[in-house]
Amino acid sequence: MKAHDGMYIDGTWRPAAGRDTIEVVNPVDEQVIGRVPAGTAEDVDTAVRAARAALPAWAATPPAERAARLSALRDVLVARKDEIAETVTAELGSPLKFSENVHAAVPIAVAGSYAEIAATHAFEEKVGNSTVLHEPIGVVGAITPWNYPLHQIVAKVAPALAAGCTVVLKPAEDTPLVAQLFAEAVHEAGVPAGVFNLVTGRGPVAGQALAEHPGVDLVSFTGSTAVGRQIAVTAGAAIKKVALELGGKSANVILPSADLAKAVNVGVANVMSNSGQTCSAWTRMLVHSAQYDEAVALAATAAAKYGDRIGPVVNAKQQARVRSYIEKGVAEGARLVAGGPESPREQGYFIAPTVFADVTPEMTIAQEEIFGPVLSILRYDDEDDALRIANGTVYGLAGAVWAGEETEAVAFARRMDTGQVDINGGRFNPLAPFGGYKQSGVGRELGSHGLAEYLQTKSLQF
Ligand code: TXE
Repeated sequence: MKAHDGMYIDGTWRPAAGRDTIEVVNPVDEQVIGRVPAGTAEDVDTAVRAARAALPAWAATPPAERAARLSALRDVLVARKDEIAETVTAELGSPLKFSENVHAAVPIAVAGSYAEIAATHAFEEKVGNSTVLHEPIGVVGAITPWNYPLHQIVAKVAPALAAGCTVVLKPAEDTPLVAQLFAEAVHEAGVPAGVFNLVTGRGPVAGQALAEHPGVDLVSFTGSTAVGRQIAVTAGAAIKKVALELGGKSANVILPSADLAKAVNVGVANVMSNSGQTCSAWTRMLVHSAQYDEAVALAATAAAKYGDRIGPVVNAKQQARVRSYIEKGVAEGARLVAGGPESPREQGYFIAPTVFADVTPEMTIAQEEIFGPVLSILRYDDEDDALRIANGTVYGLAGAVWAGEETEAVAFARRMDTGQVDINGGRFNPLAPFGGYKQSGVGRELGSHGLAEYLQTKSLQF
């Protein structure tokens, strides 16, 4: 795979300060497919200085021109969508069709949405005798994970650029190649030098240096709750703003009036998609006691059909982590009805699509984010019981409700402590705000709510 051996800083690829490199491994066959430089605090400092220097001019660039650059960026991503899909498939291991339909298509939609939002957003408004200005927050340090590698980048960089901010991106160690491709796309789109900068590197080195850098005004992070907490503490001490997208343990609540087979099948597909590496995945299925056995049988059949077609998980560490959760589920008394801890293949980081029945709310597999293709099915006795279980974790990122009538599902969704709920299946909307209640995070991504994270307000009184 094509890989740059430098950092994209101030509009050019320049050599890294140190010699350390990161190997990129294909999770399907465990082969090394490329190497990228592992950035140091020095690289981060160079990139932040470039972003600071570029800030005044970009912040003063008319929104229509910023929109034009984002529109050009979208067009470059469209022109290179096959390359994007192939790159994500190589470094994340996703089946190529999924990479085309999700890993390439979703960021294209999001980049396009921010081209429109930048062109139409009211960056100034009148409030009584005041004019309120929505100004860019400044230099953004973006730290992204590997699970939807390009989407996570675009969901931060596109609104930041739309707002007039400049950016330093530190992408995940496992998926730096699509980040380099994105930097090329930004360059091709004619975004001025220094507005977007890329430093590849390790979390505790380059990531931490970026989060701590005094020249960064906002840290926008997506990843584990543990690292998010650490970033929040560091940023809090410096009174620096943060946006955090963290873990989830979302409930898929199937009310008795729902089309059970449809709700179960879509629910299983939702969890197995991207090999379960989705923060908003509906990893807890809640079913009424009277329908419980039927739902378990349907879910076991649905999961078994996937085999190893879902692709592997990202690396050996994640594979070991997911397996240990499966073992813990068995040890705590849950009943395996599909899959299990054994890998379905000798090579690659595969986990069999796994379904647990007889899961109770206090079990580890019902409380902690597993981040693999593992579904827990829990039973409830009435709606209040279902609500208690649904709301009974530290997380609140997403969820789903199924009912015969939408109004019934909506009434239940209003009582859920979570940032997004799919009603009878739902459909992805790039304009809808996405983000967490409780420990699932701080702030929102996507649409005009996502833009707001990158703006600060000033009022002029007349
Ligand atoms: O995450 P990390 P990991 C969850 C999921 C998964 C677990 C571990 O449960 O099993 O996290 O995944 C950078 N300072 N999610 O270990 O370490 C790191 O380089 C600054 C949920 O991959 O949080 C990468 O760019 N940055 C999630 C990013 O943080 C640091 C998506 C995420 O890596 C850092 C991914 C530090 N000290 C994992 N340490 C979601 N919400 O979608 C690491 N990083």
